Amino acid sequence: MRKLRIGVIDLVTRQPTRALWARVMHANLASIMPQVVATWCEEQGNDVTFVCYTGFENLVDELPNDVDIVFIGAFTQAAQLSYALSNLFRSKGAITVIGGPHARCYPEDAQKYFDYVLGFTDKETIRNVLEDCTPNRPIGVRMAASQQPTTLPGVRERWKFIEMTLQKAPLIKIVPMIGSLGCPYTCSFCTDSVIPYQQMSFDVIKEDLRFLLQKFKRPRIGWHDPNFGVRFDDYMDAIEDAVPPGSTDFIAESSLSLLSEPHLKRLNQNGFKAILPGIESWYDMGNKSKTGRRTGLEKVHHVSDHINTILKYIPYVQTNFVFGLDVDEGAEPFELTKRFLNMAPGAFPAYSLLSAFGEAAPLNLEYQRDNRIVPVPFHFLNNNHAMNVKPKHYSWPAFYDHLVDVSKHSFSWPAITKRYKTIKATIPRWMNVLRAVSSEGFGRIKYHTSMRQHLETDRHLRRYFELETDELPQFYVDRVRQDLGPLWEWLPEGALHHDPYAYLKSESEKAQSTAPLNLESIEAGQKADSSA
Ligand code: B12
Ligand code: SF4
Repeated sequence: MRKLRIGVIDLVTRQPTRALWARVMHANLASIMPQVVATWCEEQGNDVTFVCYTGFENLVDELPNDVDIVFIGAFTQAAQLSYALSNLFRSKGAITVIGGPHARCYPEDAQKYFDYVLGFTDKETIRNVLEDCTPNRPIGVRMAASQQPTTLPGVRERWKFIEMTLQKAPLIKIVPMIGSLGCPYTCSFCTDSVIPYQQMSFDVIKEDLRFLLQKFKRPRIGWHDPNFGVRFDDYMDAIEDAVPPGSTDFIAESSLSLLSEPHLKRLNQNGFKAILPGIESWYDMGNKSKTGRRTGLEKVHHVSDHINTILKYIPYVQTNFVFGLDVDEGAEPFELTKRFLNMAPGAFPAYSLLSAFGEAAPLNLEYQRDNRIVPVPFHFLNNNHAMNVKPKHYSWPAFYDHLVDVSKHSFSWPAITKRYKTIKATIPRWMNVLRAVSSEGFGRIKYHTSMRQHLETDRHLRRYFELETDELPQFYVDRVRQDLGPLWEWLPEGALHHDPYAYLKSESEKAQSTAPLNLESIEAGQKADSSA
């Protein structure tokens, strides 16, 4: 195979920025897979230029002009940016490849703008792309491994790319690690609800932890495991075996069901400083929060007690919620969230708007079948800037009224002060303040309030959200143009639009060609329901 000049781009964000939060944190939100792809490409003897785009770089200048092939890792919010980039690189003669959440969720759309669209990606997949490396236009080729990779290069192998990324993080440097893929739980809205849980090598983890102690006085590690600590004792044994207790700080996303008091003690001893459990809903997802059939106020009491216990051991707790689920009705879910915050004032609340990311989760078929998908441009699909499922039990203005109200309550000065006073550790308490006064707190209140007003005053926007027209509101076009800046010129014609029913159509086609396969079995998922 000839030696190739390869570009690998990790799109952490979708637009240029100068915000303080972005300066401090964006490089810490980098993905693992682009680093993995860069490592595999180098291993195969190619020249690799790696760029993690945090919003401060000039993307076009950072890559050499004469790359043969460019890999882009993109979340859906960066889809339009990635399409414009792909067009630009193709104009210079390069082959383009997209992988990551967007490629997994909207493969048919991505095929229109990339030569290769990758699903599950292992070393073999990358080798196949590099061997093939031909233009596939107008429709790109889809490639995927049959399952998630069983091993990935660890920190030591990815170090070159980690180091150059973390040079962009001025204050806090968080190294991304992963030890497991998939999840035993079956939260219907989640992309991992149908991906079997799989633990990766503890030997690699141990080696990486030791390696990082040579690189940092006190390493900070962000675990990217979708649900950290499913094999809790084995994980803790590995950490305890590798590094002295408390020598390394850890951050992880973990379900409440895994955070019992004995587990919390052990996490505390091992330096876990931040934990991000998903509460999601006061009426659903009882398994993962270990609240069983308890719902409503009863669940609020139970969960707030649990969160306060967690806060005794872990200084930073972010609780994740999803608003707009079909189980929600009236003011109650929002009022209960406010009650929860009063009862667990130290938790930082993160609110997601129900988002059906293409074929991310089987539940999306249901929304598509019920014609409830608003074709909001990808650029706004990041759980915060738009909800693309018409709510079952709310009018749009009523939904936004509740959302603005709960956001104002959560990021009011009394709530910020109470959160600050409840947390004693310096970095976590100030981190909470910074997040509240920046784009996540105040910024979100401003954005949701303006959306609420637009829904009232902009008739076209309202009709669009009511699914009465699919003509894109000017508001969205202007915003994408502004965010893409000079790259707007490279956005291919039609690339602001997508087929919101592509998943349903492709499943129906599959069902027809492989009858008697039935959609119910797809929706039920391939895993047995786990109620651990
Ligand atoms: C860990 C995680 C994070 C971490 C790390 C993010 C990161 N940069 O990787 C943090 C907390 C920072 C985060 C932030 C966000 N996240 Co997040 N996150 C996850 C989570 C829990 C696990 C993803 C993961 O790393 N899996 C392990 C990897 C190895 O597996 P994988 O993702 O399946 O990837 C496979 C393939 O897609 C492919 N691949 C992946 N990347 C690439 C790149 C290239 C170049 C190639 C070739 C292949 C390839 O190879 C992998 C192996 O087969 C998922 C939910 C889930 N359960 O999967 C959400 C998820 C990915 N996040 C999501 C979202 C929306 C966000 C945010 C936009 C939220 C927000 N508003 O801030 C931000 C965006 C951050 C960013 N960098 O752009 C959505 C994405 C949906 C979408 N289509 O865009 C998901 C799916 C959750 C959901 N809501 O359903 N997230
Ligand atoms: S526990 Fe988390 S990762 Fe697992 S299925 Fe539920 S939302 Fe997804």
